[in-house]
Amino acid sequence: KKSATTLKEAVLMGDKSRIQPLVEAALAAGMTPMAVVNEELIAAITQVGEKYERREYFLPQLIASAEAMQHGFRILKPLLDKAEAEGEKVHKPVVILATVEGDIHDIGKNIVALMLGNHGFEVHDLGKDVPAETIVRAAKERGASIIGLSALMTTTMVRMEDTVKLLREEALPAKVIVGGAVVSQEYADRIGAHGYAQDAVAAVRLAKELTA
Ligand code: B1M
Repeated sequence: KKSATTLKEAVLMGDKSRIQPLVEAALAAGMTPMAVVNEELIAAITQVGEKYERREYFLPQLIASAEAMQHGFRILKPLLDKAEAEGEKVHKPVVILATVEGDIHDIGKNIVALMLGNHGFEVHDLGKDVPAETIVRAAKERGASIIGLSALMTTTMVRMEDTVKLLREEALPAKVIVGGAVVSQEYADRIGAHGYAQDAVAAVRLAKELTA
């Protein structure tokens, strides 16, 4: 089996052993850590998704690629933390973040968590497959300004509405922002969420607007 020579290839091939040297090579060539995430890791996993859709890839390849991508992200995380650490606020608005119930996709959510944390928010990441009750309870306990929900499947994005409803029932002031590949602005409007963000950068912008 030939081994990967580019980072994108390493993710596509699910070749975890090549990730570290290829991340180092990309950084040495002058790419910023964020560019490596966006232009290599995310670009590659998006292609993996397309291959899965066309049935060129099956679940084992999907898993191997996701693990390779996550390995790269773990290596880059401390560098991203450092690059974005400036601009800390004294009083940090609290964000409760979760992937909704029934959904275990958390790569995108983890990137959103990292970015919000780096932009002056106090992020409590509840993880993946989290029921609405748990999310709303955490928002209440922590006095959250923002609840961020992620969903990657058409079957699970409907769970976002549960949180919006429950929040309203409890008359909590937190604003709900939603995201994930299948989610759209239109869907956010339909379920009464306060905002939709297409990616992690947009999520930061939106969270800042909603807490200004
Ligand atoms: Co799955 N999967 N998967 N998967 N997987 C998708 C989502 C799918 C679209 C693939 C496909 O068929 N083309 C499809 C869903 C179809 C649908 O509903 N429309 C799918 C399926 C079907 C499944 C399983 C059911 C497969 C099976 O078992 N038969 C299963 C589901 C299990 C479950 O959840 N109950 C499954 C499992 C997996 C893995 C475990 C192998 C792995 C996930 C590993 C993990 O997350 N720890 C996986 C992966 C990797 C994918 C794809 C290929 C890539 C997802 C990803 O990580 N993208 C995906 C295909 C695709 O999305 N095109 C697919 C990279 C990530 C950085 O992007 O998550 O979109 P994303 O996040 C972005 C933005 O969306 C946004 O910012 C992020 C950064 O830019 N964003 C937010 C995300 N959350 C946000 C929240 C915000 C704001 C912005 O505010 C709070």
